[in-house]
Amino acid sequence: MCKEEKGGPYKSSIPLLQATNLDAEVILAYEMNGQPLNRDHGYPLRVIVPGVIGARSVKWLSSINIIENECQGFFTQRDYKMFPPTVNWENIDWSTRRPQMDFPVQSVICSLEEENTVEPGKIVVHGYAVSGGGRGIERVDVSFDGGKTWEEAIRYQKSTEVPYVADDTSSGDKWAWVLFKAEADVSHTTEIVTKAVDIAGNVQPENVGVIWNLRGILNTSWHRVRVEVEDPNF
Ligand SMILES: Nc1nc2c(c(=O)[nH]1)N[C@H]1C(S)=C(S)[C@@H](COP(=O)(O)O)O[C@H]1N2
Ligand SMILES: [Mo]
Repeated sequence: MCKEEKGGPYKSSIPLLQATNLDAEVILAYEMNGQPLNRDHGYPLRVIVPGVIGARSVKWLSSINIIENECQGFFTQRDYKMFPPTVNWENIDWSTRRPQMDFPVQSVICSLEEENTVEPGKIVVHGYAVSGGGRGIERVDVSFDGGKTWEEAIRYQKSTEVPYVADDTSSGDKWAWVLFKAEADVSHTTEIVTKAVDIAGNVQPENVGVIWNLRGILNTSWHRVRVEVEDPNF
């Protein structure tokens, strides 16, 4: 729990079994990349619950309690829940749904701007993919023609650009982002698209329409970026 914030203290809970399971790697963090946590990220101390939506990783921590039932705080009970398409702000009953925990498989293109203009030729795309609950990334598909055809991206571990090797001993992709890279020749204006697949075979949904929910959470649909290709004849 964190004490002073608008709307009452920010608090949340996770199952005791998860909090005490070494494999779940739940930590209390006071540093990030060797530096003290900055204020925005929760200085002096925050919880990190890997594989679970950010809302459970309480920042500016003031206390930890072992409680019999799930936390009853606002952000656990009346936010960050996913509702079916029939639910609207008139008929919502927050008690019918459980608080969101694991996040779904997702991927993001990071090397392109929202608007891009390039010359015809080779284009290289970098990004990251991650899935919740400790489910690693099986592969990342990238399309250079708006989702008609796909190629598998090359995966890298950390920023070393060492190609990823799938083996039983590598647990590096269990909680962390998997970095990926793909390249192709583009000759005309197109949309570049990514979708990731996790080790359970879960795939990102094609568009937000099919996962629409009142609170607007977990929009993990395919990431699309439009690329304008200049006509060399002008
Ligand atoms: N005390 C406190 N902790 C909090 C929050 C908050 O509002 N107050 N927001 C949560 C939510 S919803 C998210 S997504 C993450 C964001 O963490 P970041 O700012 O380090 O990315 O913090 C979580 N921890
Ligand atoms: Mo959040």
